[in-house]
Amino acid sequence: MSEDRRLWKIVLIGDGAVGKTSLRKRYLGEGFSTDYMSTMGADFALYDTEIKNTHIRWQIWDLAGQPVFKDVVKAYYTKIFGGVLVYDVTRRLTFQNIEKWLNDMWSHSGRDQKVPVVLLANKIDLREEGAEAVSTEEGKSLATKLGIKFLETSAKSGTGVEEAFNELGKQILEYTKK
Ligand code: G3D
Ligand code: MG
Repeated sequence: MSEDRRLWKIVLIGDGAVGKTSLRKRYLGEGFSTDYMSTMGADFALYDTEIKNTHIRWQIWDLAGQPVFKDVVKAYYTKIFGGVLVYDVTRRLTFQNIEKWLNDMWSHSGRDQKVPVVLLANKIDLREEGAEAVSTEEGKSLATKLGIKFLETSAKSGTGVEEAFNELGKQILEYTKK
């Protein structure tokens, strides 16, 4: 482990049932600690890892449901270093709501500069052709428009999950240099 240590709060955002909690659990595996704040409807997990020779302690916030009170939203987003923005490739509505989630997060983060975000197209193990399904091209094109990085994931198989958090970590390292 290097001498350089960071504690980074990040949030998982996106519509209900897109796979936020599953992605978190897949990334953390066994042996992580969770603090429940059931009264707030959110909880966070701590996880130590190393990215580019830097010791990172992730504090990963995850909403149990939709935030209802303004204070909850504020507490959830305040002082974040980044966000994992998730949609479900089998449900187009969850893709259509992405921009709303992103703008909410950026506007409540209390940061002068927009914090790093990765856009995840989750449940790719379930994707089939059809009008409901969101294609890779559509995901990429939205990410380009929003100026954020795009990855395809499956919390079920594990595809892309580690890469997604590593990518976010690299971006936050750059962000915190500024
Ligand atoms: P949320 O935290 O965003 O609300 P969850 O979503 O992590 O609770 O996931 C909602 C449901 O989707 C769960 O199913 C979960 O197992 C499933 N899921 C999450 N990610 C994937 C994925 O990548 N592939 C597949 N096939 N399923 C996934 P249940 O049935 O437990 O409600
Ligand atoms: Mg959840």
